[in-house]
Amino acid sequence: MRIALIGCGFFAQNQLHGWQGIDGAEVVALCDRDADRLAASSDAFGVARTYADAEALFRDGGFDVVDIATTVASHRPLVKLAARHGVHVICQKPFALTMADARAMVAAVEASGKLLMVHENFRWQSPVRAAIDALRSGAIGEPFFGRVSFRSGYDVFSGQPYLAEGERFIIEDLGIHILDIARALFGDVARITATTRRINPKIRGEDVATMLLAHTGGVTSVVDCSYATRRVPETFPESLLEIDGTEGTLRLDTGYRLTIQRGGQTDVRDVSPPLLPWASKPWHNIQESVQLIQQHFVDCLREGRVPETSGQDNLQTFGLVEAAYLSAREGRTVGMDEI
Ligand code: NAD
Ligand code: 89V
Repeated sequence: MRIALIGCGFFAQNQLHGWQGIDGAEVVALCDRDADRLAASSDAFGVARTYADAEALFRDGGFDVVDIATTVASHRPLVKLAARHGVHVICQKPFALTMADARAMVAAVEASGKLLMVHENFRWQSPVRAAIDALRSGAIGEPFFGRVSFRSGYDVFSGQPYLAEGERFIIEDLGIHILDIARALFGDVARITATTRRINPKIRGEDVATMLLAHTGGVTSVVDCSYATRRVPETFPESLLEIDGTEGTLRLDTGYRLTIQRGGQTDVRDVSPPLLPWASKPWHNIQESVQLIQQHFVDCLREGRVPETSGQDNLQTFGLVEAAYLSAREGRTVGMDEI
């Protein structure tokens, strides 16, 4: 499987390492309009074919998959270019700038007959996956309440300065992952109510969001996110879970501790992610999930399956982001049929 990667920035380094760990996958070309970043990745990962311009990359071809690791503004043109050239596509989150863009991108790749996956990796973090697997196997019966929580004071702006500049911040960048975990656990959503705050005066967008979700299957969940929470221990980048079911409870607590209680029994497991040789703490949890979602994509291509976070699937997660902003702006509950 020959891969071309577009966007050799901060996060793409994880994707490049991830591809090196996957049997039968090889990154054969790199593209970035920033010459220094392009050269640095080319040297570090030994990829000789490099392009400053995506049109030229596609014109030359010679790859089966394009991995788009640029920031959101370029996603629509790059996905459409990929569809025109008939290659499979992986695109970073947030998938698009608007719902209309997201739908157009999904339609374009569908028309090309190729596979489209959004790189929505948080549901692939091994601690989160352990909870998803337990829930899906009925470990606590039917869930009726859930809380998916991400609260941190970690300085994300040092590695990703653009996060301080956008009108939208935490829901679009981080909340999108946490909403996707809620969907992976409890299914699609009928209605959402959200509030937002900006606590850090140095940034433009909101850094706190609290969302109440009514899932179509009957679960009520709370999705809460903050980058303004100063506490010890700092839990970045852990997503914490509290789930109540008809037969028991599941908790994913600080330090990657999974506790399942049922029928008077308590089962406590350490579900810490491994530290891959190229990874570093505290990012190792996210870094492992990059390789796991890439492996999932490769498995799906080989076995003719649709990835969990296909473009079509991600319309629901992206729709929740749009609905949350609308709810916070208008101070009301928003039905997903409005989006
Ligand atoms: P970045 O700014 O560090 O890197 C983006 C790179 O893309 C830059 O080098 C830029 O020159 C290049 N680029 C932009 N448009 C281009 C175009 N049209 N053609 C060629 N090159 C182009 O950004 P980043 O922090 O690496 O984030 C990239 C994406 O990854 C964002 O969408 C971000 O939300 C996402 N991200 C995801 C995770 C995750 O866990 N899934 C974590 C961090 C960032
Ligand atoms: O996953 C992300 O999109 C990152 C971070 C975890 C830092 O919010 O931007």
